[in-house]
Amino acid sequence: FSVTRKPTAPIDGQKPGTSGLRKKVKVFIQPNYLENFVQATFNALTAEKVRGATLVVSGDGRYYSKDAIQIIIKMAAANGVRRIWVGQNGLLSTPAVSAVIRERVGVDGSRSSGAFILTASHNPGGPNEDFGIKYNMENGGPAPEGITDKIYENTQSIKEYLISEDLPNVDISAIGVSSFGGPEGQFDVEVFDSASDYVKLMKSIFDFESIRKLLSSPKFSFCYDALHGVAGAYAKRIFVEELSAQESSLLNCVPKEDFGGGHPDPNLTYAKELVARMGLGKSSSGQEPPEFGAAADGDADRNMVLGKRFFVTPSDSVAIIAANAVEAIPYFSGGLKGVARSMPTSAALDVVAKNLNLKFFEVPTGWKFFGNLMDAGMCSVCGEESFGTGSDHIREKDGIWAVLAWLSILAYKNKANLDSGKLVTVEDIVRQHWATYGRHYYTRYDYEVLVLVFFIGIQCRMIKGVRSDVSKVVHGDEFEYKDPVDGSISKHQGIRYLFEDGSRLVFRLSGTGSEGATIRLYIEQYEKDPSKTGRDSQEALAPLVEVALKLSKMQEFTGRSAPTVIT
Ligand code: VG1
Ligand code: CO
Repeated sequence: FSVTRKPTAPIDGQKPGTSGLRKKVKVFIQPNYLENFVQATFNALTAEKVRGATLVVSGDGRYYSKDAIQIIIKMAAANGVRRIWVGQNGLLSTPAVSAVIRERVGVDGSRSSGAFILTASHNPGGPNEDFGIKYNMENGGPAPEGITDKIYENTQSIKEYLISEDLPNVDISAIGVSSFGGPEGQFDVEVFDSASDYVKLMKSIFDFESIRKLLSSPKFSFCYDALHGVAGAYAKRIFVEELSAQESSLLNCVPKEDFGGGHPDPNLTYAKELVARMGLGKSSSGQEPPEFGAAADGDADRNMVLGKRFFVTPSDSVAIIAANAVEAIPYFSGGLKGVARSMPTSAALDVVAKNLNLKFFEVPTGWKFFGNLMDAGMCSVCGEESFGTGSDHIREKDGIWAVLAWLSILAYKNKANLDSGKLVTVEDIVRQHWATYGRHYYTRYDYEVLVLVFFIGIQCRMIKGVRSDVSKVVHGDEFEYKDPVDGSISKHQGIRYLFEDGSRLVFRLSGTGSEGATIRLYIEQYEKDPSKTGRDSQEALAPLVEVALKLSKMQEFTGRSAPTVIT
């Protein structure tokens, strides 16, 4: 094949957000749009690092992925990349990409040093919906701000991109290696099984035998909803083939380009089918719900965990996993190096860290900040309120890992109960946790696709006396993070109000939307008294919600009387 230098010009708005560049498909398919971003990334990495490299290209399989993969292969060849690895049919979950970068050895003994991940995560897919691309580094984690800033800078001055137009399209549906000859020698595309490396890693972390016993016990029942996302490519292999779950326990586990027309977002609003099966929604089927249910987002890095008629908040989930990891999960049997959460995530994890005397870190929103802590050996388990949980086995959050962690805890707590005795349920585990550590009531309000610029001042004084049943504000600030490993500073990470009783209000702008602005309002209230930890969460939080809405003049500024989504 030959190399063509195509002239191009900068296109506005190619700034990567919290997790890569996400836009409508209509935007991505404009001439040169994808090409500019990919060349800007190669240039940011530097030609020296790109030449001779082995890179992974795959994603959640959403609409436009297959075309994008062929374009990236042709551009990689032209930029002197030696090998491209593609998961079969272009499918790899975000956590699997991270695992592949860190663990996989190619058929010729090669190892990869980075990846283009094609996903817009939990955003809908299809010709009128979203597409996205992000770059992950050699540690398996998202590119740090230094690189994403450089990529953006490059998109603003780009003049040409390199592409091998005469390289034929590669058949990504068949496993195997295709070799081509270019001006700089051989170029290979290796298509490999999407699940094998990830399954192998999971088997090295968890005790599959004890989970299999739990899943095959007549006392236990299980349900997993991939919401038509890429998790489906892993669910059958892991839950059915390895762990003996019944095939009927898998919902929506065939990956689809448009996620069946839905939002592949694992929360109580969008995972409707699962929520009904678990006896939680209004549309409960009348049948006895399973003991355990879980869902994933489009790229399978998020998870929602449910018990029978019971919702586990993600902030509680990471705290409970941290509290039980050492006993229940072989990978952690040597102890936890530390734990971390993102700033808006509730302080449930803080209480566990304090009680167990663990190192604790509070980082800005987005997974890239956890990576540095993990690379430095300072953090084992971490999580976000936005249905993201994970550990230092990779450098992304990991939806199936979180499910296996919960199944491990259930298996451990029920070791003696499966043959005789009463099953310890998800709800039992959570209520027991609250009784020991106290409960953090928590909710998040999202106001999506706003057209106006929103401003909240630090007006601590205003809150006093708004309601007598809400405690006093003791501190208000804009969260700023200094990375303890490399000293880098991230500013403007959200406005916080901290109350005397440990309650918090946080306001921040989303960095993952594809149009307009989204405000997120996070509301949290701590209750230590074990007799008061069993209340309905929206009811318990009502006074604080009222204060938050008044304080921020939310309705006045946004023109919205209610949020788009509550989680
Ligand atoms: C959201 C979540 C954040 C998460 C990010 C990426 O970001 O709030 O916690 O890390 O999505 O998740 P933002 O900036 O919109 O609040 V994913 O599954 O979209 O990669
Ligand atoms: Co995701």
